[in-house]
Amino acid sequence: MHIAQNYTPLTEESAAEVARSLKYFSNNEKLEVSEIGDGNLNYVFRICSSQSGKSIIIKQALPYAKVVGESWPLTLDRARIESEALKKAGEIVPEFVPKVYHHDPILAYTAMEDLSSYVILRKGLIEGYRYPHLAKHIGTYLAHTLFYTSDWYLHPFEKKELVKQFSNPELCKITEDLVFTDPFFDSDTNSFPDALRPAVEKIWNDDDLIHEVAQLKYAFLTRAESLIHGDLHTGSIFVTENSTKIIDPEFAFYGPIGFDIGQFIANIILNAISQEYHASQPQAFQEYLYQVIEETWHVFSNQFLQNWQQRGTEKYTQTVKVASTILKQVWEDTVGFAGCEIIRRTIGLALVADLELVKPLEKQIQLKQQALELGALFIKERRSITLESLLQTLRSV
Ligand code: SR1
Ligand code: MG
Repeated sequence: MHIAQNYTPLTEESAAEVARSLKYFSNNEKLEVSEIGDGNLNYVFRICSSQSGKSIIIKQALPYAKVVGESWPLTLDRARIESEALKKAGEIVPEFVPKVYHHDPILAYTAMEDLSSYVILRKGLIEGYRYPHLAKHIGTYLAHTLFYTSDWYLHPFEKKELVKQFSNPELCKITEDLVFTDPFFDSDTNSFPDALRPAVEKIWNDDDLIHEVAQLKYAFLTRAESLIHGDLHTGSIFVTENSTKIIDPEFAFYGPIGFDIGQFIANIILNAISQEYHASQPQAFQEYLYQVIEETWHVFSNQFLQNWQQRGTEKYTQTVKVASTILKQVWEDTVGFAGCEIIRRTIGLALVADLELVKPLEKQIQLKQQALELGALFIKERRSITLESLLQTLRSV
């Protein structure tokens, strides 16, 4: 493993020194530091001063995947990718991303806006909170980031420079393995209760399904359409009642437009499935979540089309029929990628609290079976599934 010379993991003390060196706090201010990272890969230090009320986040990449340990080395370059993706999104949709103050390529940390007044969307949804602007915000974020980094808007030279800048092979490989390969075979990274094995083996033995997943993986490997977030699950979204911030784009690269939308929808569906356990009135909360899916797609597709018509620079944006063909393909990809994400979050390496918290185990298994069936259906039938039929299927589960 190659680690940059002078790289060292930060401690609470050195993180405070870093924050001081950025001149964010005055020299004599007493700082409180806590490591609050609960993700799979990085350290996240929150540094605050009760004196000035100011606070800052220092996020540092570790040279390995925290979720597994030092046996899984991982490039520090992901910290650069993340800070540059946040800055790029900040140029396009500043209202939906944290501000970046500084990036250090040697220590692989980024200093950014503290969003401690926000909660992680996954947690908020599990606890039954509704976010009235969520769909509008996510749909707008997706439409703008995905359109303004695409060939429909950028000069081809600029676009190809960005493809180079955001070349992210190691993090892509994680997704290629954990989303598109391992869950569909008997791999060591998979994790599921014994009682779920018959449902899992049904997936592994479904040749038609495997054939379709191969095509989705190939799309992810080859289709450099837009600068995508690359890991847009509900743990990468911070919310308050009125505001939404998309964080953690360390998996960003040029990929298929439908991937981000599919991951978001998949994680909303996983939460909806789990509400049969979490909610006191499951149907009402599930209906709210289905409306989030419907509105997100409507906002995304309408705004993407408006950008196309008003800001498109590529010659073929003058042909509206092309836009509807592209959006049809994006929808089909969205459904297929959502299916892969649902399956990998149910039996793969990075499981989700929504389902893992369900008790007793028999109930959890029943809900996981539902998730696996839905995921397989989405993958195999994505060419004929419409938004309406997808919602109808969800409502009938
Ligand atoms: C080893 S990383 C596991 C998962 O965590 C990240 O958030 C990505 O979703 C990745 O697949
Ligand atoms: Mg993450």
